[in-house]
Amino acid sequence: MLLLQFSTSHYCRKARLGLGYKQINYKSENLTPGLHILRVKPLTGLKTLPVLLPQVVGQPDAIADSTAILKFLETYQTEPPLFLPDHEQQAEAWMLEDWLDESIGTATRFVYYQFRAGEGKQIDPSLLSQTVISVVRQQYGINQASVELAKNRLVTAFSELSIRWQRNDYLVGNRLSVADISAAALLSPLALIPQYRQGYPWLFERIVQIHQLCNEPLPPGL
Ligand SMILES: N[C@@H](CCC(=O)N[C@@H](CS)C(=O)NCC(=O)O)C(=O)O
Repeated sequence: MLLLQFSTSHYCRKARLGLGYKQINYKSENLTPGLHILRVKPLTGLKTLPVLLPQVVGQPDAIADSTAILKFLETYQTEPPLFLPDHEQQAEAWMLEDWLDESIGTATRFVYYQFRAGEGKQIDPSLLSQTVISVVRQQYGINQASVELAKNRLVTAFSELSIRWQRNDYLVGNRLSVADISAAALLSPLALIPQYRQGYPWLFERIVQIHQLCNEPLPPGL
């Protein structure tokens, strides 16, 4: 299998956590932002990464979107299971997964790129890195006002996740699900921001544990 990715993307990290949890052998190919469209659009009709190329006879040629990739992995190899045996719990895990994907992963992106353009500039002050950050900020409309809204969404997320992760090791049910994988990947960029790192130690402890369960190297800052 081949994972087309941006090495630093938290959505690509989510796909890698799924692959690692299943202990599936795969290679990854890092694409260059902007140029990636030339490779990806003809394969999927979309312009986002991650994209998984199973390269297995009888399987689809390309799977776009981290959610679709997790679904594919479960049908491709059932053990260890990523889906919960209880139908209602699995439905709840998908609801959390979708919220984390569509709302919280985006909020993380806003807060992270704002940080990297300001206080966190010294992480990589190179012209290339700062140009990528500036393009991403323009592409998604990241500015002071939109970042404030994103920060509020993150506060809601922390309160929901803290209740669930303090009550149980897992967000839903009694084992790792698509919800835990999504939270661990999509909030991981915040580990580089001191205010979050210091304010929410329980979150980063759980992110570390989930990376270990999924045999995935820890994100920067952890
Ligand atoms: N919901 C999608 C989101 C993926 C996404 O936003 N990927 C970003 C990288 S973090 C991307 O490919 N952006 C490039 C672009 O939109 O041209 C998923 O889960 O795969």
